[in-house]
Amino acid sequence: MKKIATMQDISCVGKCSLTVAMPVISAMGIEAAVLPTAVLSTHTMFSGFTFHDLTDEIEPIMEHWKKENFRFDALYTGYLGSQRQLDIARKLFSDFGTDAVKIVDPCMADNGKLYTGFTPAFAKEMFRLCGCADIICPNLTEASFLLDIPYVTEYDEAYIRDVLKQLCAGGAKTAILTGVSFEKGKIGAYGYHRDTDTYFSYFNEEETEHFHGTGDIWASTLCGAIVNGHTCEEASAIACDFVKECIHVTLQEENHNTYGVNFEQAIPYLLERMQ
Ligand code: PXL
Repeated sequence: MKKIATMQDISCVGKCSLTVAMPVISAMGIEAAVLPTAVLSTHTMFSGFTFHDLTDEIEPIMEHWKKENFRFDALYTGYLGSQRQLDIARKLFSDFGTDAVKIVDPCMADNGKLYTGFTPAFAKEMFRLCGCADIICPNLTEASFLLDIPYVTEYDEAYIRDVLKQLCAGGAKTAILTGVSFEKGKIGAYGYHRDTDTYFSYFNEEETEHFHGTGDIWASTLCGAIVNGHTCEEASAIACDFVKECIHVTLQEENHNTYGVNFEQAIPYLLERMQ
């Protein structure tokens, strides 16, 4: 059975990070091993959230895993909250990364702004972690902070291609930008492979609302699809389609959740889409 180890927080309510990564990866028929970085009462878009740091636990867990000779098909990092956690993620990659695909989703920003608690200095360090990855999947806001370039909402294909090249210049083999839109009503992902100097993209009709946590669903789906043998191009398209379906089923529910999508109800679609 394939296995993914994922390092990110547990937001007890919020449908993001581990509470989406575990069920999505499991639903795809892959074992999800976890390195929980912190426990929060909710994700940080709520006010008054509690926070308990688990950084001290992670290295002992990894040491035990080494003794047990555990091997993983992919290592996937999501929301990380400190310099020390970035250092530990790099250690995870060096200790367990020999035959594993290393995927970094540099969760830290959206809509032109860093999430609560992050700084431009942290973004610089996150870019170093990105340099150790096979695949990185920032949104456009995260890319602007990683590269320390202005965040723009109007851009063309040449701009996206240039940003992707700059992202891969940091060391990542493949960069995929999410939330790319060249025309109103269409949204998708645009990727670049450094080794072959080739690009790929996939677009869908845009749903009428955006939700928190969809980036984590997108990245978890990408990891699962890659571990299940899909190419980056296919995995990126599957992830885009699944996120669209998650939003679609959410909007069909009257008085639906506003803090996250009904991804659970879209899992049958994901399994069919993967066939
Ligand atoms: O979805 C990314 C994410 C993960 N974990 C926590 C968050 C966020 C985004 O805000 O706050 C704790």
